[in-house]
Amino acid sequence: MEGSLGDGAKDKPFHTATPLLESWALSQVAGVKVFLKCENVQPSGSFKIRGIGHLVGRMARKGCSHFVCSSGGNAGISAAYAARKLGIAATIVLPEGTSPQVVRRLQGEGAEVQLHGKVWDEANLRAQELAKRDGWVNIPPFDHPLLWEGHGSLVQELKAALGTPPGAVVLAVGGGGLLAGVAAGLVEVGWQHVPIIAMETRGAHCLNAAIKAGRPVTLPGITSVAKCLGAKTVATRAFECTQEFKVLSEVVEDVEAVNATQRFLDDERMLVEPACGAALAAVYSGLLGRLQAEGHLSPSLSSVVVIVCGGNSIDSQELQALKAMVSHS
Ligand code: PLV
Repeated sequence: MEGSLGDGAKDKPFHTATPLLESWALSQVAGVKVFLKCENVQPSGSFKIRGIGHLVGRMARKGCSHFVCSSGGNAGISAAYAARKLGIAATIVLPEGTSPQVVRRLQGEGAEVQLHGKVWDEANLRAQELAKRDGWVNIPPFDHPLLWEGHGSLVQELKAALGTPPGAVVLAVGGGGLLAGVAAGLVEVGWQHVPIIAMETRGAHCLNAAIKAGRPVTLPGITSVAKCLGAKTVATRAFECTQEFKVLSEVVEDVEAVNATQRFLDDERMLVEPACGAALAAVYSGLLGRLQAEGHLSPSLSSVVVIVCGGNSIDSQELQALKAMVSHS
């Protein structure tokens, strides 16, 4: 198998270096300079392609005939995109409630789509079964060292763009792959002292629950509308990061994540998933100011970077539906 892939496909990363934009609107709200790391413009619509592309590329070089990836949506789209570029088949297993636009996109990438179970954890069990087939390789959406290594490229771009470390990095946590990757990237560039504000929605708050319990625990279910944050148990490595780095774990309500999504659309004309709205809510819900007032963050931050993780499971109709859903809850 080694050598059967074209040179370009072998060496070229699947992700693009994304813009880092200073946001006038969010800076006004936060009272500190806010930079947006625009992962929403990745070819797969989210940051996931960084780590997944890295892992898929490595596995392809080792030789495999078929990828299988369980996903809340975005990891699957990244895996299908990378697999198509390599000319390798892919099966993506998603929970039953997955939006039709995500399924269409996956089929458009040439992937086989299987809907299985109510939440990602159940889809993941199915994917692990499929991965036992001869030549099939499992691509986990957040729990693999090569994913974290791949996500780390985001921090290298921050270093190149900013030069000096920001006062904090804000990111969303699902299973904790982005957190583990950003932490690894911070070490690589010598910025390991930078506080990470780890945002979750209530009902998908497996990291926050782990911190409270002192070990990874399994949530009874996923009740948040931010389905892409819906892993019931956080990756052990992400939990360890909370002990090794300055991680401030914060939980917002669904309504805050959805309102942040709407305000971001109006402020920046970019539409993202509520999973990403959870990170944006750190600004829009006044959380940064509270963390400063409580002494968890410096009162004189040079800047804050918000990782706009993106997401494909959203359009104007879905945003309206989400707003109606959270206003009745
Ligand atoms: N979504 C995963 C896991 O879902 C997936 O399969 O796509 N922001 C967006 C837009 C995401 O899609 C995800 C993860 C996250 C944030 C959280 O990233 P993580 O899982 O690395 O913490 C169940």
